Amino acid sequence: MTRQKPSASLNFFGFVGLTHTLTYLLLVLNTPSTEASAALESHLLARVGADPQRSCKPPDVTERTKISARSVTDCSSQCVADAGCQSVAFHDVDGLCLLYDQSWDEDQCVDTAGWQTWVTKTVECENGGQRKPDGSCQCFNGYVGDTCQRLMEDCMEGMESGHYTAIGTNDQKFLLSKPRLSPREIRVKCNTKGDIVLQQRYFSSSVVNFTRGWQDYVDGFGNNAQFWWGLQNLWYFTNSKSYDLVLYFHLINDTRYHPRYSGFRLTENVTYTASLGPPIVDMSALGDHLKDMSGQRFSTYDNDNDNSTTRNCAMEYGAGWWFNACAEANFNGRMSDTGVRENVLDEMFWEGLDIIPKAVAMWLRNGN
Ligand SMILES: *[C@@H]1O[C@H](CO)[C@@H](O)[C@H](O)[C@H]1NC(C)=O
Ligand SMILES: *[C@@H]1O[C@H](CO)[C@@H](O)[C@H](O)[C@H]1NC(C)=O
Ligand SMILES: *[C@@H]1O[C@H](CO)[C@@H](O)[C@H](O)[C@H]1NC(C)=O
Ligand SMILES: *[C@@H]1O[C@H](CO)[C@@H](O)[C@H](O)[C@H]1NC(C)=O
Ligand SMILES: [Ca+2]
Repeated sequence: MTRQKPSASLNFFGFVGLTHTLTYLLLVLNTPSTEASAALESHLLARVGADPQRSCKPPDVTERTKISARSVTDCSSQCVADAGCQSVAFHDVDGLCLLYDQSWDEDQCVDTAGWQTWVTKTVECENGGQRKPDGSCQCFNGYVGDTCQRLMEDCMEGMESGHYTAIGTNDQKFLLSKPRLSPREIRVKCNTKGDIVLQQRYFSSSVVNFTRGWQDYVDGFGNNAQFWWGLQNLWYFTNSKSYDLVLYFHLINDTRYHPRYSGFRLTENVTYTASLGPPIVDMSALGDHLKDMSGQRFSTYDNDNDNSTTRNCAMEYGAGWWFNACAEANFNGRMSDTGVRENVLDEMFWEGLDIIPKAVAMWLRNGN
C-alpha cells in the first residue's frame, strides 16, 4: 500500500492530473459481518467474490505478520495501517489475523472452514484528490464522488459532499461545476451557504463598469470580486435544476437585505427570457421591485429586446437587464460613493430606498 505525495501544487485552471494511490481491502469470499460492512464503507472498501458463503484461506505461504484481532474489521484496519500489507486472512473463532505482502485472486484461495480472506485493490483519487487517513478521497476544485471522478452539479452538491471547504481561504471560492445540460465545465463562485454567485459588485476605486454590450452579458465579465457570471451559464444551470434568486444589498448605512424570489429560470437561450416567481420573504420593508421582470427578455444597449417600443431601456439605465418598460430597480447600474440617490436612471437603485447600496450580489439558491 503506497501513498504518493502531490508532485505539483494545485492551480485552479490548469491543475495537473495528480494521482494518489488508494488501497482498499476487498472481501474475496465470505459474508462480511455488519461490523465489517461498516469498516468497508469507512475505508471505501468494496467486496468481491462470487460466492459470499465460501470460507477460504490464502495458499500455504508465510504471512508478513501474525496478530490477534477482535474482528475482521480490526484485522482489516491493521492491514490499512501497514504500508506493505496487500491482503489479510481472519479466523473468526480464535481471532487470528494474518497479514500478507501479496494479493490473491479467487482461484488461489483454498477452501478452509472458519477463514475469510480479504485483498487490497489499488484505486486512485482522481483529479488532484488526496487520500485521507480513513482511506477516502479528499477532492478539490469542485470534484466530488468516491474517487473525485466527476464535477459537482452546483455549489450545493459540493457543499453537501464534504469536499467544499477544501480550497480557498476566504468565505467564497471559485470551483468547477458541470450542470446536467452543459457540455463543458463552468467556473462558479460559491458562497458559504452553497449558493452560486451570479453577480457581485461593490464600490471601490477600481469599480467594474457594467455598461456593456450583448456579448459581454452573455459570456460574463469582470474580475473575481466584481463580476457578471454570464447569461449562458445561467441558462445551463437554471434549466438543469430548480433555483431561487436571492438578492443581497448592503446599504451605505450598513443595513442589509436578502430578498428571495422563488423559481428563477431563463426559459430560452436566444434572448434569455426570465421567469421569476413571487418573493418568498416578507418584502414589506423593501417593496417588491422585480415584479415586472418575469417574462421579459434580456436587453443591452446594443440589443434592445425590452417591452417598450419607444425607449431603449438598457441605454437609459446604462445596464443589461430583463427590462420591461423599463424597471423599478437597477442592480447593474452605475455605482457611486456618494451614498445618496441622485434620482437618475443609470445609477444603481432600488425604488423606495433613498440611499444607494455600497455592495450588491445576486445568488442562485437551490429551490424545490
Ligand atoms: C462605461 O462603459 C461605457 C461603454 O463603453 C462608457 O460609455 C462609460 O463612459 C463607461 N463608464 C465609466 C465610468 O468609465
Ligand atoms: C439552446 O437551447 C436549445 C434547446 O432549447 C438547445 O438545443 C441548444 O443546444 C441550446 N444552445 C446553446 C448554445 O445553449
Ligand atoms: C408589455 O407591455 C404591455 C403594455 O405596453 C403589457 O400589456 C404587457 O403585459 C407587457 N408584457 C410583459 C411580458 O410584461
Ligand atoms: C438605512 O437606510 C434605509 C433606507 O433609507 C432605512 O430603511 C434603514 O432604516 C436605515 N438603517 C439604519 C440602521 O439607519
Ligand atoms: Ca425598446
